[in-house]
Amino acid sequence: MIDLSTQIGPKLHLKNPILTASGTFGYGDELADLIDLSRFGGIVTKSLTLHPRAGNPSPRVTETTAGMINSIGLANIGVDAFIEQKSESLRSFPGKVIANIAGRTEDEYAETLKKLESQEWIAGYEMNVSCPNVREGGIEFGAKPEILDRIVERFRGLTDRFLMIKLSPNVTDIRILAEVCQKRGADAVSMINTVYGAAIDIKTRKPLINTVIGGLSGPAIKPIAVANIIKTRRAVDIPIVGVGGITCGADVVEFLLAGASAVELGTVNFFNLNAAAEILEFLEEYGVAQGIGSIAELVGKAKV
Ligand code: RRO
Repeated sequence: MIDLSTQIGPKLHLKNPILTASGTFGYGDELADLIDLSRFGGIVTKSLTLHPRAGNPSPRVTETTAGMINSIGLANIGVDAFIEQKSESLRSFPGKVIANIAGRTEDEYAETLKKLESQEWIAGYEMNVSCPNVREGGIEFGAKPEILDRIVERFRGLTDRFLMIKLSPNVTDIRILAEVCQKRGADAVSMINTVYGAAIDIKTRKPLINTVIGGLSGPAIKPIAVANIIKTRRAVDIPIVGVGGITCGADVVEFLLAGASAVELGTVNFFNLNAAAEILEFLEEYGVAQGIGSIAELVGKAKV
């Protein structure tokens, strides 16, 4: 039997390499009646901000040939309501809880993180410096190395917990950004956030989402994610958590071989409620068939 547990740097141990991708499971409660979340190694929450946000106007999601485009605009209940309303259920979650944090300003990120530090059940943070859909904040913190350098150094000074930075593919060279994260003491990077995308209704000639351009996710972006992981694996030693278009167990193995130590499932959960269970079953069968004893034996082992 393959041991499905995986270690993401010294600070985060997961019982299996499957996490939820931020924004696709709310705070662990959305879809909870439909999907057995206890199967997941961990939950990554929807991005939390210092104050509640209503997000962008509708339409803010549209389906495309091999995925979907979203422009949610960081809608969330805010960090205080999160702590008040969600801690009881998340505290008893059997996997690890990773809080995803976003902000309009560097101070907002910092204030949100400080509030979450009071919650001992939070295993760590995924810092969202890559949201493609907001005017202030989001990708502006994650696209320029000098800004990322400053902000990651600040986050590191605020917590000893697991600290992961979620990077965008909508940049010139993701490796330089990952190197900055490593230099400033991040425990891991996750990649990729969504890829800029747009779609137009040919009858009305109007864009299919309100902000015109949004973030493309789903199977369409899987090869982009794999390419970014391969590139980054060659550039840094810190672990990579892979995300982008995974739909099945074979995809997960591909991400592990490319260099990811764990993966996040997002869009797939909207069309296959059983995805995580099927993936875990596949990994067990694959482990037996290939004579593999642990997830670590696969990480970064592609012949590239
Ligand atoms: O809320 C969003 O519009 C959003 C976020 Br914060 C993100 O990081 N990535 C994305 O595709 N959408």
